[in-house]
Amino acid sequence: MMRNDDTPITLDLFAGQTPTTPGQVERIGEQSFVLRGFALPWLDRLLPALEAILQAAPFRQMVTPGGFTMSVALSSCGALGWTTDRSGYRYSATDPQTGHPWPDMPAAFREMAQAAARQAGFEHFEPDSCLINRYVPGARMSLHQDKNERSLTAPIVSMSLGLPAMFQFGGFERSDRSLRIPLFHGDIVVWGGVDRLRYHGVLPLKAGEHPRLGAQRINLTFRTAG
Ligand code: MD3
Ligand code: FE
Repeated sequence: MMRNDDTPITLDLFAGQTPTTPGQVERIGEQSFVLRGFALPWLDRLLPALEAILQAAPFRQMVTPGGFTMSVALSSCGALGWTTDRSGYRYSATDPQTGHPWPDMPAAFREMAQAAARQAGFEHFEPDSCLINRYVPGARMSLHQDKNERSLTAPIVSMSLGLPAMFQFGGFERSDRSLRIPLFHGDIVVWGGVDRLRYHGVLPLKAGEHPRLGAQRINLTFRTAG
């Protein structure tokens, strides 16, 4: 069906919900897996802990070394937090906005990330950093590699909350074609091994209202940074 301006009409029956079965595992790379709905049973523990972290270390938009303000707002918890400013990208033990250590990583965060890593085949995952990204409609993350972590042998575990997003999963060069993978509230993705240095990004967030999180997407990434 088309509108009279020739744009297709799609019935967005699943907006803001997971159209996939919780418990479903999708392999998106040699050592990368989407665990659909994996975080849902943990949310009653995770969300209050997340609110407390954001009280102590509120979201803020950071500037890249090139001088651009990121559309995604960031915070962190754990021993190390990822930051950027005009002088570069790095992990820091303190929040540059307050000079204080980042809030501790709650036990529920670590336990959930370890359980997800284990399910994807990575035992003994010990995250010391959790980067918290907030996307409002229009916010995006352009294709990049994550290589500020000291060890590249540990996986990265990510948790999506709130509005759905289209994740781009590319190759080892920026120009390689990328897969598009929709991520929904409660989905976990685990990346490791040979996939750890693949380019990836997030397309501009579409407007919407999530019943629990409102008009935003929050993504947490658990990393072994130090
Ligand atoms: C794939 N965040 O914070 S999560 C980031 O949804 C970041 O906020 C995106 O990319 C987000 O750096 C994507 C996942 C992610 C993290 C690290 C990866 C995907 C990855 C490392 C290698 C390959
Ligand atoms: Fe990344």
